[in-house]
Amino acid sequence: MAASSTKKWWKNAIIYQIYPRSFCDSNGDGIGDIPGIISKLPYLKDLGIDAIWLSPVYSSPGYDNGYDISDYKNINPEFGTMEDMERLISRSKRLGIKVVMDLVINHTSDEHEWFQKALAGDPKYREYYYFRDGKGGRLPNNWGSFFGGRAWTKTDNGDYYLHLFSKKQPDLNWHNPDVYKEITDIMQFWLDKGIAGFRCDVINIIYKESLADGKRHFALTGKEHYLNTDGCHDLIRRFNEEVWSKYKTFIVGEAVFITPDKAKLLSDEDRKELDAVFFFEHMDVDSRGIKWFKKKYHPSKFIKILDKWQETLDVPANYLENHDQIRSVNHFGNTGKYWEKSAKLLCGLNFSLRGVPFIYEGEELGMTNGDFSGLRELRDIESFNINQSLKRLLLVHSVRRRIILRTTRDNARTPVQWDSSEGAGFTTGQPWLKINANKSYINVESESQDENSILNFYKKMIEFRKNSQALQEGSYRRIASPSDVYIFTRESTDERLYIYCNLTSINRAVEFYGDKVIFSNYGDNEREDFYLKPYEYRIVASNI
Ligand code: ISL
Ligand code: CA
Repeated sequence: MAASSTKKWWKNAIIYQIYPRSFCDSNGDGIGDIPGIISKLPYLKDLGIDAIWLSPVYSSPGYDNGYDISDYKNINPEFGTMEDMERLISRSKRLGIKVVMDLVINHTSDEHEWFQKALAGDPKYREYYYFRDGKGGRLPNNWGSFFGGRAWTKTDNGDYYLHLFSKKQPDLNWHNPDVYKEITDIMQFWLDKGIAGFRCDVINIIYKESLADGKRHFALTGKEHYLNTDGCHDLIRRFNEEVWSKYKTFIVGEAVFITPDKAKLLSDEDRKELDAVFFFEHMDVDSRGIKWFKKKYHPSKFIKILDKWQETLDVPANYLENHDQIRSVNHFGNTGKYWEKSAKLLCGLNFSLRGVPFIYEGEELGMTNGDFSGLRELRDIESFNINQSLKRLLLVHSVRRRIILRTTRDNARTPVQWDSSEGAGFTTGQPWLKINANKSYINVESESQDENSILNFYKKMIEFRKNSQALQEGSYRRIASPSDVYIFTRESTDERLYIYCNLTSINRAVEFYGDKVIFSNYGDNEREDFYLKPYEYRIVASNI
């Protein structure tokens, strides 16, 4: 049918994020790699996903684990070779799995040839970045860095360069047409190799409107000069028109500090910019403006936020975890008595919402935060920088330790647990980051053998979604309920589903609609018909 052949491939896709460093190590050096990913393609196929999003595998000195790129057209030798990458693309293709690459274009590594030439004084390359003189002994402006501290670092020549992330990540100057040419050329290079799209890192901050001082802000002074600027929209529109639209791409942008209205501008179909946007409001439900300062998590707020985004966006990019966030069972579920039930509930919720669902490696096992015993065990540059900032605030070690361990990005970066052996089947060597002790029971091998495991629940849920027009394409409507229970319908032409999510650890009386329970995370005999059990998830079908 004409309609289905012109339909965009990603509209019904389920996407699996791989953080290559932590996924699977093929050669015993303790670092995950591309041959390791290739060896697990059958596993991913069996899970039922349609595409993988690969966190960066480009050449990089690795200060931000690849989000600091030193050569966009080469592969980091820690991860393998270009031949390995090409093999990953072709093997995936044979299995019907698309490959979406991460693209980091707000900044490069300071070890990128462009920056090195700029430092050496080459006038052409100095214009690729932002070099400015200090103002009477002070920094060029008062902007802050996302990783804590200031956004400027002094060079040996006495001037400064801008970096919104670490000092190893100088920001590119998107006012320069040469930068546009270089980066679009890189996009083409990869699309010609057969990849299916990009996840664009911090895309809504790439274009700086001015370098003037910002309004003082406790988290990020300066952001009004670079968040969602008109120049950014122009750039994205041109990427789309001149590059992406020539291929059958899926482009999802990571957009920081984004509101639903601004996200609409970036992703509404008729504006021809991005296909989808990652937002953060639900991730920040328990933070006081900065993620390091936490407040109590309230499921009712979480539900309210999800509902708002469901109502606003054409295609929400739904996710509960990624490589920058703590594990979802720790965040929104329960790691004690209800670990298994809550992991299954979160799975059900993520796959029941309208939009494109993303899962992050290990989420399908119910993996938990890292069990680090101290700051020494951490590897993340952000955690180091924040530790320095907290020191400047004169916080004592025990307080810094508590704050950082519960929030560090390394919580999600511990190696994937494939089996219960010493290296968890991830490596035969010394892993780059500590493996969780709960690998003894949270692992692919044992969960594959247990029919009622979280992993098998994911498989069933993915299968269910794939066969449900209502879940894939249906409309969404929230139904009145106690505020910490999420009830909504998904409805297509001949199917209406009622989705029930009890996000609390107690029984919840609710009103039941529909005719027949067709899916649930509680077994048939355990289910009650008068209330929802702790973390219960169920789908009820109704004839229309
Ligand atoms: O985790 C965060 C900081 O506490 C986020 O604000 C994060 O820095 C932001 O989402 C941008 O993340 C992306 O760009 C960073 C990189 O370190 C992250 O891994 C990436 O997802 C810089 O490239
Ligand atoms: Ca390796």
